[in-house]
Amino acid sequence: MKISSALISVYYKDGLEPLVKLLHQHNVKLYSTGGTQTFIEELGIPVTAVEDLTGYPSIFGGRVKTLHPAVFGGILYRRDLDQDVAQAERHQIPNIDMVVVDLYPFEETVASGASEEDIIEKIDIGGISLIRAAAKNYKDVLIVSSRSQYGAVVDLLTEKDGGTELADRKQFAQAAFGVTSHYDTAIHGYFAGITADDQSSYKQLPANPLRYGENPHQQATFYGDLEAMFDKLHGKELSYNNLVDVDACVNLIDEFSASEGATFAIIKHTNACGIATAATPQQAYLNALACDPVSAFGGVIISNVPVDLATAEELNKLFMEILIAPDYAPEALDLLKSKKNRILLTRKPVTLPSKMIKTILNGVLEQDQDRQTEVAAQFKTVTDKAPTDSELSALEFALKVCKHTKSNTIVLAKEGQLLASGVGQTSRVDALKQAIEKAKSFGFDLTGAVMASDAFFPFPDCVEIAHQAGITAVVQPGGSIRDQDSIDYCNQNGLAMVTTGVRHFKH
Ligand code: 93A
Repeated sequence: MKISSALISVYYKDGLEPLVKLLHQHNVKLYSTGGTQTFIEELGIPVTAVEDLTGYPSIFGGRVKTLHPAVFGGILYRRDLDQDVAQAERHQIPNIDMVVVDLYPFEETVASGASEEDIIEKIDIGGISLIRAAAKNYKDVLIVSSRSQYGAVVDLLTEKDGGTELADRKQFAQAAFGVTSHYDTAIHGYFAGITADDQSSYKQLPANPLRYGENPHQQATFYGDLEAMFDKLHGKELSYNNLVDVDACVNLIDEFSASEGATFAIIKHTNACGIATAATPQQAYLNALACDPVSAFGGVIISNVPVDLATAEELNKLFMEILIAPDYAPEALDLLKSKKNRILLTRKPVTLPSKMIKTILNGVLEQDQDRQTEVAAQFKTVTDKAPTDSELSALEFALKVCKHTKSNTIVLAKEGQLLASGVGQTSRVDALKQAIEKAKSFGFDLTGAVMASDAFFPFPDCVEIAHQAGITAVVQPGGSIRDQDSIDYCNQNGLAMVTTGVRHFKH
């Protein structure tokens, strides 16, 4: 369905410009309310005041501006019902086949400590009715119910040449009812004296419809507030898989403090295919890339330090989906923006939830996030030989990476650089073999490298294979009834082993 007319009434105008311009390019007739109308006019785009449509001024300080049959009729009449079409004609009600609303910021106003009077004024009536009406009539109308959806809708309309399909409109309608129910729940919460912390159900979070889920045939929504977490400086909308990888990136990089050096991590399918800490951002990135330049293609990259021009010049050579950094030097940003689709984000200081949830069978699993990290001072040396200082720091590094890699995993590292990992294997031996083969295929010499294991060694086979590959130090949780077999082998062959007592499975 081609869109021919749209009503736009948004509280926050930022981010609206690309959408308005796109609609104008597609010759969409625009209707708008006071502030939004001014914003659109300032872009030099023609727009009709909603007052001209209704023949009624905005009254009572804006409390009544869109609440009028000409507006709601234009949204709600059934295009396939002769009777409705005839009535619309008789009452001179023009069709409105897209509605864009960003509601009065009720929750934000409550959170700001505003007076009751101000809070009550921020209960949106017209906007929420517009959303409900447009969502109800999704058969004929596209509803964009939050500014967080502007990007997704621009992508959709660009891809479909200014049109939408029924399935798209239904998905936006679903998101719209998510927005209205969240909004009303917040108002109810305010009246009932409930604070935001009590509202633990994820459906209370802002709903962001995604283009699709893990695969194109799966519908998906992100419930959460990405704008609170990141500033998006450039690029297309984040997909479901992007979000999953971004989550993996953020959790991994948070293990590495910038005070200990610049760290770059490259993530593919939630696992690090490269990560390194070095004295400069450029060296950290190059070392991370060297780990597996093949997998890095199309990866999601994160840094714990700002990106300078020298690093950006290297990064720019790689096809990547997303880059996340605390900041970018202006010249670095200009260069990185040269690729249209590349997503560039900066992180905001947000505390992440302490629990994680996962649907399973006919219920939900909830657990604490794995926020425990063992450092060298907590390692217990169980072999005759203790690790050297450089082995100890490599073991610490490897263990951090191991914790964020899919089980079963073995991570091989040397001097602040991941050499290879075996990920998601059904046996630990397979994970180790995969890691050794991979490290060798990219030209690494494993002599003097260290190994981290997410769980204990049930047999001494892993330390045997590791030793034969040149590995000299090992960290593992310990706790197998056959621990001593592995320790004996290490003692006989001059390896150092430390245990942590903490397992880090990641399924
Ligand atoms: O006070 S309202 O509930 N009465 C209305 O009739 C109405 N219609 C749209 N607020 C109403 N809106 C809201 O105005 C929208 O949800 C949006 O947040 C805002 C946009 O106003 P403006 O374009 O004047 O900045």
